[in-house]
Amino acid sequence: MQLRLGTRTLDLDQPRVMGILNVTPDSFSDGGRFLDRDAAIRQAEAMLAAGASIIDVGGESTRPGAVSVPAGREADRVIPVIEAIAVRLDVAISVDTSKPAVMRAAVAAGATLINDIYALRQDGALEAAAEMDAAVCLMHMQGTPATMQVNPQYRHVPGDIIEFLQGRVAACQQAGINTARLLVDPGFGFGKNDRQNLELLHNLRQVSQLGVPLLAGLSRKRLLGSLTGRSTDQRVFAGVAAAVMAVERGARIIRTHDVAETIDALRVTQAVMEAGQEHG
Ligand code: 9MG
Repeated sequence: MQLRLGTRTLDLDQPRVMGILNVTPDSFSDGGRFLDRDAAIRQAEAMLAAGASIIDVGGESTRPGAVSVPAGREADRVIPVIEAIAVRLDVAISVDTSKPAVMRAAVAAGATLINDIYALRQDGALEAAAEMDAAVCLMHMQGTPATMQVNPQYRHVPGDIIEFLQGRVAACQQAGINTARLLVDPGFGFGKNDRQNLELLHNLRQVSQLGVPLLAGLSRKRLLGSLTGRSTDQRVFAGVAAAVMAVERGARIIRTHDVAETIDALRVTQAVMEAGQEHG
């Protein structure tokens, strides 16, 4: 299995890690830490050295309750960082955005993956992605970040999420986006309560069978706090456990703040999974 990102190809026969780089004042776990461009570059270097295959640069918080910022402000945060990483580091760069103007500027600056929590549903986003050769991560979200945790309801988890993702993959294909450029993501914590997130993780294998690689992000999320009673920066072990279970159930890319720890755990996971394939 492979992902095409512009002129790059990412081999997904082994699980990969996407390191999170939030250049926001208010993200739930690392808000404000990497607003300074040099601090952001140092963090990208550290994540690459730890083994990240992709650096995901975000300029707008998507935590529950967050309100959207104007495209210009978001671009002012992410573009200088993307440009600096692109000239310094040999790593795929993803832009975490839903806004067509930011997508275009980010790809011009060197991003080769668009990570869109709205799955290209905002006005003009599908058309913008179709114009470019960047890969796209289509994420499921019920509602918007401002309201998504107010009583989320499903007929069936994971059935409703699978149906949504199938629809977005079809919309991309109709718009001319090559399937080899697509990733899907069930969006843990995006319009899902703890019980729904657990049900989703338990049944993730079904979501991984859509014919496009699956990305999963549970790093430091509220579910892990509910299960362990720990604050955001104390959820590393819980996040690693969730990443291992996601990969065992078919995820090929894990989005995380904790790159080194996740990579160690996924090496073990992959080795055990391969041993199972070798011996029947
Ligand atoms: C931006 N962002 C925050 N959480 C995320 C997740 O779980 N997946 C993706 N693709 N993006 C996320």
